[in-house]
Formats: sequence, C-alpha cells, structure tokens
Amino acid sequence: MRILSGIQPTGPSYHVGNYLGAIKQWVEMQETADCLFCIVDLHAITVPQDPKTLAKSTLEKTAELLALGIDPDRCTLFAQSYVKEHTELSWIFSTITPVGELERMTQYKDKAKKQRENANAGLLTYPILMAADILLYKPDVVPVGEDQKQHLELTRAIARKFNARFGKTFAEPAALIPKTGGRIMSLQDPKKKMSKSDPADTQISLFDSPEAIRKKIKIAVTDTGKDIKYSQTKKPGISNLLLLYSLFSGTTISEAETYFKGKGYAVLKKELADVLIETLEPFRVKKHSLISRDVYLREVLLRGAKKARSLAEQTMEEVRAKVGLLS
Ligand code: ATP
Ligand code: LTN
Repeated sequence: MRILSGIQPTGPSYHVGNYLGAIKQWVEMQETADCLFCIVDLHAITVPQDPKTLAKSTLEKTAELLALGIDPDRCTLFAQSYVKEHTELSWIFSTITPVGELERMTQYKDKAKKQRENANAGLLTYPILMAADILLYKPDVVPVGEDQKQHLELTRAIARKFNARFGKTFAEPAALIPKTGGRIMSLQDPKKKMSKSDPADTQISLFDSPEAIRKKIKIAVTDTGKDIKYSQTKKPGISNLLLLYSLFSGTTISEAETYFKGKGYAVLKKELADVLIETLEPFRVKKHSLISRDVYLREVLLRGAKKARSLAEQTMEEVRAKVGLLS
C-alpha cells in the first residue's frame, strides 16, 4: 500500500489541528505502508512569503516533522520544489481542468477573499498542483484533514479525465480523513477551522511553551451556560475543547462528558492544558535538539527527493508518451 500526503511550510509552527488531522496518521502509517510525505513549498508561495525566510522555514518544518515522529529511514520525506516533475505534471493537468471547477473550491474562495490585492492565478490553480503531487506517485490513500476533501475529489476527477482522454494511467486515490479530529476549530472563533496563518491565540502550536498553552486555553472562547456537553451547533467552543481533551487524553467524548459532569468550564480548561503540556513536551525537546542541524535537515530532504524523483520520472515518462510529447 502506498501513501502520499503534503503539508505547507507556512506559519510559525504546526498546530494541534495539523497533528490530529494529518501528521499523527502519517507517523502511524509509516510503520506499515510505503509512505511519501512532501513539504509543499511551491504551494506556500501562493501566499506572499519572505524570500529571506522561506527556505529557513522549510528546514524548520522538517525539524518539526522529525520531532513529531516522522522517520526518514521509514518513509520518503522531501521538499516539493526539489522534484520538478510536480510542476510539469501540473501544467499538463491544467489543460484538462475546467476553470469553473477551480472557482468552486472553498479554499480558493476563502484565500482569494483574504488577499484581494494578490488573488494570483496560483491560488486558483493550487488544487491542480496538489493533484500532480498526488498522482505522480500513484498512491492508494491520501491522509488529510477534512478541509482537503474537496481537493481530493478534484484530484480524482482529474485522474478520471486524464484516463478518459489518454488511456488508463491513474487509479483514483482515496482520502483518509480521521473520524474525529479531522477538523479542529479556532480557539477564538470555533466556527472556523484552526489555521497556521491565523493569529497565535487562535491555535495551540505543537511546540508552545507550557505558559503559552495555559494562557491560550484560558482565553479560549467558550459558550453561554455552564454544562460541559458536546454539541457542535449549540456549544461550538466547549465542544472543540472537549474534543481536544478526549483526543489528547485517549478517552471517548462521552467518557469525558461524564468525567466533567457538574464541574465548570475552568476545570475543563485546566485539565486540557495539563494534558496538552504533558503530551507536547517531548516534541518541544526533540525539536530543540534538531533545529540548528541545517546540514542534516537539508540532507534528509535531498535524500528523500532522490527517492521521490525516481518514481516521479517513471510516471512522467508514461504521461509524456500518452499525451504525445516527444520522448
Ligand atoms: P494555512 O493556514 O497556512 O493554510 P493549515 O493550518 O490549513 O495552513 P496545511 O499545511 O494547509 O495547514 O495543512 C496540513 C494538513 O493539516 C492537511 O492535511 C490539512 O487538512 C490538515 N489540517 C489543517 N488544519 C486542520 C484543522 N484545523 N483540523 C484538522 N486538520 C487540519
Ligand atoms: N493542499 C494541502 C497541502 C497539500 C497536499 C498535497 C495534501 C499539497 N499537496 C498532496 C495532500 C496531498 C493543504 O492546503 N493542506
């Protein structure tokens, strides 16, 4: 079984949503499957990035992934921009993807609204590059958070379209979205998903200090009333905190509800902060020991790219022949 997934090197650090929605699954799957994990730096530049810090940020995110348990000896970890076949296949896919389908993508609509003065073409064609990231490696499964479901459906549609035009080339990969934890909400606006690119107090970074974790949980938005009950519609704030508690403490939601019955919001917040601090501490220590090892981190990404490239080249050879490009 082959797995592929991607993550952007954007924002200050990966957050608990990235972990529960994606990275935790990656760490588990590398034990049994042939896994490729791609740091998608070309996707990141659809939002303006400082050229002086982007490369550094890519290395820092590599250190974070290693600290979280991604093991370069058990998987292929690489930077997207090191494997040029991604952009080549993306161009070919762009010639079979209707613009109307891209305009329907929620992530495009959200991001284009956020940066009206820089609603660049890359934001629109972003899912085509993602389809190329995926289909180049012909994976069976793509583990992602719920926000990527629509992009995965488009990837499947692109595979179908390519096959119909040029002959059977790609199987349709399945999205693997966790049953719980696939959509962790912002601590300040629990109707919106937690996002790296939003302000610090909306997210718990996986590498936050204990003090920062306590403070952010303390000021997290809650709901009226005082019962600790899971209801995304009636109690979105408390439900998000309860869900985080349940996932980090290894209890079910209903066990957590029973445990907090008759206790106030402040108790839930304190216990959530405790369990987060305890679980995240080893990640912080590990990141600290890796962060200054630039040469090693770059070497990990280059080694991964070499492995990825050999697979990508095979697919491109097949694609080029099918499309009728000169060999
Ligand atoms: P940005 O705000 O910079 O767009 P992001 O926080 O959405 O970043 P990505 O790098 O785009 O993070 O996503 C990496 C992975 O984490 C994807 O699989 C995505 O679905 C998942 N993910 C992102 N946010 C959440 C969330 N709030 N809950 C669960 N999974 C998430
Ligand atoms: N679009 C995704 C990141 C991403 C990805 C991929 C995920 C780019 N390429 C390939 C899975 C497979 C995002 O914004 N989270």
